[in-house]
Amino acid sequence: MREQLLAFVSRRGTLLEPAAVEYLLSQQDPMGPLDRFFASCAELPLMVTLQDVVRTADLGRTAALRAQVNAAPAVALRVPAAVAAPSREASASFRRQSESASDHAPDVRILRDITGRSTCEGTLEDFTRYFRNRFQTLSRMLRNRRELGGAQEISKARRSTREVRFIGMVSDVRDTKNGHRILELEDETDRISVLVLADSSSASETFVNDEVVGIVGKVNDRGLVIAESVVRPDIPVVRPFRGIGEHIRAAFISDVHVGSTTFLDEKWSKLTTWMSSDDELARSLRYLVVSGDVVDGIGVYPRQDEELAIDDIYGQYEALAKMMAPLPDHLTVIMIPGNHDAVRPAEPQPALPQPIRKLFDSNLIFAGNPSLVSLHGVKVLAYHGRSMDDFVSAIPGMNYHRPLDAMREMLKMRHLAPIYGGKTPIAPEAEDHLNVDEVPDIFATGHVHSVGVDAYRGVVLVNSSTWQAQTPYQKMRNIEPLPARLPIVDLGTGAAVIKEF
Ligand code: D5M
Ligand code: FE
Ligand code: ZN
Repeated sequence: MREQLLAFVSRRGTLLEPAAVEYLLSQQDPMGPLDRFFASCAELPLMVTLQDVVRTADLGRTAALRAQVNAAPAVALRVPAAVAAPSREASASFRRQSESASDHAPDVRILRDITGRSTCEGTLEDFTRYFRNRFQTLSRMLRNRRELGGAQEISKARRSTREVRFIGMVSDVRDTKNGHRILELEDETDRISVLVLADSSSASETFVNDEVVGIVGKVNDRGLVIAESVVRPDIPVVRPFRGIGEHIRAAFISDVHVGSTTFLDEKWSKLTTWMSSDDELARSLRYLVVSGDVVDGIGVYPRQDEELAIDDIYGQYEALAKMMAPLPDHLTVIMIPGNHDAVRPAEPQPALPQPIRKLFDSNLIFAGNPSLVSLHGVKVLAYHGRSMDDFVSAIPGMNYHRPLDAMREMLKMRHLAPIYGGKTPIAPEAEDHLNVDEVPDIFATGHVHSVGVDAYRGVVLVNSSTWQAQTPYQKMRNIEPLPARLPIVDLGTGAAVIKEF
């Protein structure tokens, strides 16, 4: 095959870069991308590069390649506006409205979860199918936007001389020396470059690789699109919080890290003692959503054993089960895993396996990461939040203390982990479980060991805290955690408070 490829290229009077040869040989149809490349070229280059053949391959291959060569491009992005500081203590009116949780039977339905439904084997075909599904779902959302009515395929749009509208997946973002920005976009038919001028309305937007956006613009005589606007899937209409009639409350925790020497057992005891107490706020809690990293795990990072108080994974979950036993009966717990838990690291992660579940009280509800869960009809999207590491790396100004900024970006992009090939491993499932297909009423994350509550376009944002003190790794990276804070949301009104322990 190698000889065939080289002969095919040399007959056309050009050469093939060695990396391109290797890439093509790894494909099911090595000639396909080459054929497409030659067909798309007016003038042949001296050498056909890896970039050239990948550009003409299927949607999402650029992402695959980026992951392969591990060359994450630098992206210049905007710092979003500051968020309001969360209220540190339960407000008087929140406390006054408390209703006793034991008066309400639990009403939990898991609406979306990968658990038991994983089909992917991680082949290249799975990968292509995954990116197609991601593109189709997000472009369907964009097509419903008035601004993008009649959006064309990129291959048609590029030949137009009038205003064009199209949808594409971002395969590269770069800044020009004049402060403009160039987005490379691809769909299933073609690729195109889009110039976002420094003085345009979209110049202050942040863009990341592999998100899907819509473009309204004009093609210039060199085939470059000058964007008039860039449209995000976003939450197009601001809705009021769709609450229920009663003041039923949900509390949010994550990152308990049981088994670590830095686990804060005294703070945890304070929490469980308070939860079982007669305090009216404590008695109003009907649900406890636990958003992953419930134990510290084993072998999650190099030399972790030096920081473990319990070095057996079952021992860690057993200890957690014991610690949760004193929680009151009127509290229904929903638990999803995170990157320290004993399930596959690739997202979407399934729920904790049966041998671990059986260590816990039988009322505990286990779900995958992410999961969309209905609590009395209020939809809670729970996601551990690993992708925030990638948002922090890709977007200057984003940091671990401001997780709500990253969460807002996820809702604008309608995707929990848009950036492929960074720190967040993604399993290419047939259906993209990481898109935000249905707009939740509450969006909860953890992972960054910070805390915050806010709202974005009618969605309550919650980032739950940790029950672990600063780790040596975090000290080295200057990450200052905010442990032992408990966000509480009223499912009736969407009002949220944070209680400190
Ligand atoms: O992550 C806890 C916090 O530490 C979170 O803010 C991410 C940060 N962290 C942890 N490990 C890494 C690596 N390897 N790179 C960058 N940031 C990291 P946790 O999931 O609890 O370990
Ligand atoms: Fe954690
Ligand atoms: Zn984590």
